[in-house]
Amino acid sequence: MKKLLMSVAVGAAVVLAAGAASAQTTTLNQVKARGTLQCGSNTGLAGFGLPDAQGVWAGLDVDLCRAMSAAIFNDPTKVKFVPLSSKDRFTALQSGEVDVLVRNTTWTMSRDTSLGLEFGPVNYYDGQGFMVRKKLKIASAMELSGASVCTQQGTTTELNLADFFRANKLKYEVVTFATSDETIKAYDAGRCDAFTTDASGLYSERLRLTAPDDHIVLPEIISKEPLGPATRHGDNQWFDIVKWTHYAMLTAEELGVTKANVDEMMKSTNPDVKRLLGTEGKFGEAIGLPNDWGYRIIKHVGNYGESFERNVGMGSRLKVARGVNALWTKGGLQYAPPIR
Ligand SMILES: N[C@@H](CCC(=O)N[C@@H](CS)C(=O)NCC(=O)O)C(=O)O
Repeated sequence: MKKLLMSVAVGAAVVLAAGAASAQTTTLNQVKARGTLQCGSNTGLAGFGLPDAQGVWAGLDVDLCRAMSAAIFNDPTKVKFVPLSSKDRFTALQSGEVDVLVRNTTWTMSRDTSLGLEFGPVNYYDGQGFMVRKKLKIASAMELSGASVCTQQGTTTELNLADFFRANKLKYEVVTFATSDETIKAYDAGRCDAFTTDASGLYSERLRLTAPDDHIVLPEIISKEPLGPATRHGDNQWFDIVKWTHYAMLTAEELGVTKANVDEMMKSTNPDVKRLLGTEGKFGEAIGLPNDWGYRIIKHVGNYGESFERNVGMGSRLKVARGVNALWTKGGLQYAPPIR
């Protein structure tokens, strides 16, 4: 009996110790202790994640990390952006080199279930497309039989490409490269008839071609590419922070709370606005943050619609329409669960 009691006590002690250790080593605690958020980013994709001439990062994905930084530190600049190629991005997240991966990454079942990762809400609904030279006089991807197609390794692109050509009984030759620079340069130099990636990537990479107007994006979208942030398994609080940062930006857009009017909105009597901005309730506390976490996000970064327009929408060089990325109230797919 005595022996049994002992082992129960030892077991409890082990459980306690493990609990205490994990409380100290949560991602949030590590980020706070370090004073910066390490955000896994694209090596450079205009509109999504790209440093300017002064080295200041901007983009839709970048804004999600800035919003997390604003929520945690009340400062959107406490982020170290770690540029990651398509191939290296998951290892960097798994090994702890980055706290979160926000880099036009498609949420697929195999990635979700075999890499020890958790995918957060989709911050850009996308699909794979093709770009070709106008002079080829091709109007549809169905006319690509026999074409050579440039694409980047370590992406979802190759399988979609194979599926599309096989399903339509078309022949093709794939030419792959390790980096986006090599891929787009090879296409620009005429090594391939077509370039394929997410439609967002096509619009963005087209800007880097010698003569962007000599190329067209074909109308077919051959896959679903839900792009969103990813975190490591095992830290549910951190995952909650990632999720609710995006949801706060969506909720703000839905409620008409903007970077410009957020101070005024602090006086709002609308309960939804009050809970978002923290003038009512303890929703920050629930995710380990101050209760004005939502206010901080909107004050420093703005709502989702503002970020979209500034980075990839009509206020940007990409000029992407909101389309399926509009709020659910406007016929799109962007929908945040309620803050209550
Ligand atoms: N969404 C796809 C493709 C993402 C991707 O890596 N696209 C390339 C081509 S646009 C890219 O961003 N490359 C930039 C880089 O490697 O830094 C995926 O998750 O596999």
